Amino acid sequence: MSARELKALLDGLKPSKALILCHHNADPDAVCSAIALGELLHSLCPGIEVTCYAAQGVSKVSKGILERFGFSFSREARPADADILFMVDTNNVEQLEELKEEVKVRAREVPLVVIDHHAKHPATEEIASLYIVDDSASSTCEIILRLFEELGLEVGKGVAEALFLGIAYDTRHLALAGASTFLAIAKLVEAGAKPRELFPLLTVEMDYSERVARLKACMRAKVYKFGSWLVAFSHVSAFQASAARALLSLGADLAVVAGEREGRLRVSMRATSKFASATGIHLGRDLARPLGQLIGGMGGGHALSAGANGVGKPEEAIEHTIALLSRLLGTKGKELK
Ligand SMILES: [Mn+2]
Repeated sequence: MSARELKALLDGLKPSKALILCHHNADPDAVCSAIALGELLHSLCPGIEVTCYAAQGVSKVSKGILERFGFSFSREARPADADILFMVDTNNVEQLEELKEEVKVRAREVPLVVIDHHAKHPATEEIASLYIVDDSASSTCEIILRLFEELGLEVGKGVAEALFLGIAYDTRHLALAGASTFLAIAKLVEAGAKPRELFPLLTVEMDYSERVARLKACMRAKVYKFGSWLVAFSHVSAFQASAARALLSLGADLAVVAGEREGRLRVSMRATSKFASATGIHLGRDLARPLGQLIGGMGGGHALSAGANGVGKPEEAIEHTIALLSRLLGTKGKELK
């Protein structure tokens, strides 16, 4: 049982400084695992000093979560000063970026405990003293909850909230959760986590400039009918991709947003999966690539999401796209007035 091994390790070592490391740009599962693990260490090793660190800081969503908890990650980490190292939600030392070499060296001198739910990584297992990895777990937070339970530690409200957020994030708001995860969630809600308060923390508010760009793109949009397909064209000097997604959410089957900045022309396009499967049009291959050539640059991408870069005016790129689409769909587009 990994929890008992962890306790035995801590009882024998009596560490005074623990360093908890997360993968770069740490997501809520990583950050919340670190918060909860810190609490667990405080219960098992009273007086322990815990430092949490993520290479290149934490993600935007995680930042909001840390603010809400009044918890902060350290700006620097010194593996050489810690007498125990933890890696959470992190599959291999590469994800520690600039700390990678230091951690490898220090792991030869002090224990390294890895707690993770990604696929096992042999090189990581080799340098770890304790390797608590379960790739069937929804999230690292779910594994940490198990440790609390196996050790008979009480899950306070703060820990319950953190674990809830990590699990909810990694399961896309529980859409990917199985029965064991729902059982875990039930326990966390019982311990004080309130879904209604917590779910909104997982959605980041859009920047002001992005919202302005989206609204401008909607104001300037021209809508064409190609048979029964509704295609929206617009132009805005930034956030073209976001604007194209906004036009899809308004009801377009395909949205093409062009923009010019500092002499560079960028075009972003997004389609619904219904449009792609019914027409067989692959945006990257059939639309963005030829458009890239027409605007003196390059284009490509995926079936539902693609882009092209080049030179010229946004209006010209849109004219080219209308011509390409007319050919692909075998019908001339008619502007909706
Ligand atoms: Mn995770």
